[in-house]
Amino acid sequence: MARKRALITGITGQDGSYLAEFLLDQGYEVIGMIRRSSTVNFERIRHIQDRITLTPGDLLDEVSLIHMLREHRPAEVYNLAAQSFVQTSFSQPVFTGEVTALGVTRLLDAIRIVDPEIRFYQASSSEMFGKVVEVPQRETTPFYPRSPYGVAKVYGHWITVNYRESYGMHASSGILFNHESPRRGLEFVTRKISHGVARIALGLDTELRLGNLDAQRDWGFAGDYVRAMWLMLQQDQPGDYVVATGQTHSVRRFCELAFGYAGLDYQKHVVVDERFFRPAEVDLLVGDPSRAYEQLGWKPEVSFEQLVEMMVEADIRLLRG
Ligand code: NDP
Ligand code: GDR
Repeated sequence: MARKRALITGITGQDGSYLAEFLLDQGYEVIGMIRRSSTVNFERIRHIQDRITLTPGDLLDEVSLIHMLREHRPAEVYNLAAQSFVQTSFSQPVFTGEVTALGVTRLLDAIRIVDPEIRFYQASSSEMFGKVVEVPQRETTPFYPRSPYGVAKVYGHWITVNYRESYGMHASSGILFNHESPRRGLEFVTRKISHGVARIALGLDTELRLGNLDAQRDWGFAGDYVRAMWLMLQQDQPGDYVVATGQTHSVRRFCELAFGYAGLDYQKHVVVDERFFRPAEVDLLVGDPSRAYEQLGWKPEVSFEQLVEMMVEADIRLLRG
């Protein structure tokens, strides 16, 4: 029997690498879309590079997406590509909209043109909830985004719903809360902290400069969350699902635990720096994953404490190595 073929945009990112591993384990043939850059950026997929096929394409260029789909004919498409850093979305709001919002339409429309039977996953985000309207946040909570990134993701979410309703496409949207791992980009707060702790523990640095320590996030492990993406596309009906742990912690608490694992006191090393504050902040995110639990049979396996420890250990190993 022919292997099922899946195409991942954003395969060089954190989630793309975990999803590719997961799909390979499920027996899929995995195609990864990569955009042109002057230097290759395959750090996260190097270990599986001989088991996947990479193909050129860019969410800014619909023609490239049509060619790619015609060539590879995937059964499932996971759209993980985005300008995903909230802080950058304030300094590059138009670019963020082009990639993170309109990019979704380009891909959905390419699918509609080439083969509307392709199943589609959109990487939506808890940043769509933004300002606290309801706690915990669930699928029915109204959106109130607080950054150009959040606004772009709301567009991506609704255009996915619209293609589902207009053309009967199997298009699902996963509203994922923050998920982290040792493969997280260094600019995101969890990895910035784990990497900073490792540098301080090894005597390479003495301080770590951060912004708002009081922001609260529902942090899970990326390896757990990619399973939920796949489960959504295996359902008979497409839909929207919140994927979260249901627990929230402050950035300060993350610091306390991460420094603690290395035998350090965060209060002696963390310096609050205005540069890392945002023009508008998302103060509190905590998701209600009941629908994903009940309908997808999904549950996270890695706890918050295990996640923090995993990230600190990995960065200490990395810097020692
Ligand atoms: P990353 O920032 O690690 O990865 C983003 C990926 O998008 C990279 O592979 C990047 O390629 C690619 N990309 C960016 N612009 C384009 C473009 N114009 N055309 C093609 N590819 C492009 O993100 P994550 O893995 O953390 O997140 C995956 C998705 O999930 C994103 O859409 C993000 O917004 C969303 N999300 C993430 C959450 C999280 O907590 N991690 C939570 C909720 C949603 P390159 O390597 O070339 O830069
Ligand atoms: P977020 O993640 O904005 O939630 O978006 P990030 O880790 O950047 O920020 C989390 C919270 O920490 C506060 N913070 C800092 N953040 C960064 N990056 N650097 C700092 O120095 C710092 N100090 C405090 C922030 O203000 C914020 O409140 C992530 C991304 O992966 C999105 O793509 C995704 O959609 C959402 O998670 C869910």
